Amino acid sequence: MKSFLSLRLSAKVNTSTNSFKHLILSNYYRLSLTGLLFLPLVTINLSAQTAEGWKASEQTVDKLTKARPGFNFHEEQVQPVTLPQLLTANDGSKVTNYLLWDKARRSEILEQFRINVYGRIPETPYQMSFNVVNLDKNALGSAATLKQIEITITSEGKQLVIHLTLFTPNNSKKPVPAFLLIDNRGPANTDPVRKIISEFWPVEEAIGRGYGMAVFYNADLDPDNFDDFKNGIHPLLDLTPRPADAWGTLAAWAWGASRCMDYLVTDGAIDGKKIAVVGHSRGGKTALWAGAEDKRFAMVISNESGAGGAALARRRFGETVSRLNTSFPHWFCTNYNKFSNNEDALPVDMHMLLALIAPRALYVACASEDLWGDPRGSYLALYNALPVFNLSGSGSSIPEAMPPLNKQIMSGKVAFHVRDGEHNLLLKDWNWFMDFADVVMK
Ligand code: GTR
Repeated sequence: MKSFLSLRLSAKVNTSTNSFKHLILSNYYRLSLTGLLFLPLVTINLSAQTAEGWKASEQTVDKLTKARPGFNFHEEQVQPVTLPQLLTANDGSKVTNYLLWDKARRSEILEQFRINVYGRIPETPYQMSFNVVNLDKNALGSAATLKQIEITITSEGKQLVIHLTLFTPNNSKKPVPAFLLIDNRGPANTDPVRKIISEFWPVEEAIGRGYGMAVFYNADLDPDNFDDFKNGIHPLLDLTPRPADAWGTLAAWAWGASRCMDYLVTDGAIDGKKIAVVGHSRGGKTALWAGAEDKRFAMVISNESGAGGAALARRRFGETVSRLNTSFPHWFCTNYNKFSNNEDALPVDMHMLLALIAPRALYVACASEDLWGDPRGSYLALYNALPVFNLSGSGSSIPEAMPPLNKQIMSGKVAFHVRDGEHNLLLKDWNWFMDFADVVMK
């Protein structure tokens, strides 16, 4: 991108509606050495504060500023940023209807995320088998059926097993909608025998509300440490040498969610058209990418996914691209390093990732003390993804101003909340997820 010469033509637009009052339209025409690439962008003041909406407390800002020197937690220090346009195709044509979006523009954006952010799944052939290794029809005091399934992936004599756990309610006469959690915390948070009960995966409550609950452990796919891709699924499927857009660990976990989906659609207790993928933090980044790559997920829930997830990279608020690449060099593809301290060169931003979920349901959740994960940047990404949800006729409309603390908003196919407290996935979050699922999946 650095070889591009930029010529900027900008025009200020005044509108009387609140939602567009900070909007400044700009057009960039970028001249590359090989030809003219039309890349229109939109500049938006993303630092706007609102009187009534959520705002981080001064104590939280001070605490994080002290705890993480060198990172910005002050909203007033966020510079207006220029977001790449969702609805202008690479050839400069306007995307004016859902068909054009779905058939052309969506795949352009998906491809940009593969090349520059999460990496590409190799096309290496593999075999897959499902084996139910434990079946308990009287789990949770006979309220549910528990199945433990081994999903075995085989390629060229090498094998990998994904352990999937599934609870389904016994009192339903028809297949139920279900949540698939990407567990990034370890099996103690998702205990199949329910000796340890954790709010991270509240099976009892979900079964009580008529949902199936499935979970797999992300480390089954790839351990969460930088090992030069010697462990997990990579040695089975990777091309060698690994190209700069080879899939990283987040993409491997997302691929694992799709293999669980392969099983879930075969299970008669589950309605395969009503499965939500849920993830917290690094699991939330993964859930968004799983939903982008795999349209079978009817709903995507990103809980506090932050940088590399729902939060707009260009705001440089809290965790940054550079910090992600340094602390977690295995999460993204090698190309992502090009955007460390160079976010404006990214051909995408996270409003585009969220738009890839449309017309399916999308929930973005944040926590008030988790400024590292930039709640406002996550909300603004959702707000800026709305044009695609609306092309699909989902009737989603949320204001530019954030909702107050602990106030869930749901509109059409999108929902959002900022829960009080720290970075975590709690029953309170799940209850709001289920309230939204009651509307969009039941
Ligand atoms: C942090 C990381 C975040 C988030 C979080 C988590 O260390 O900076 O991006 O993923 O971990 O997964 O809990």
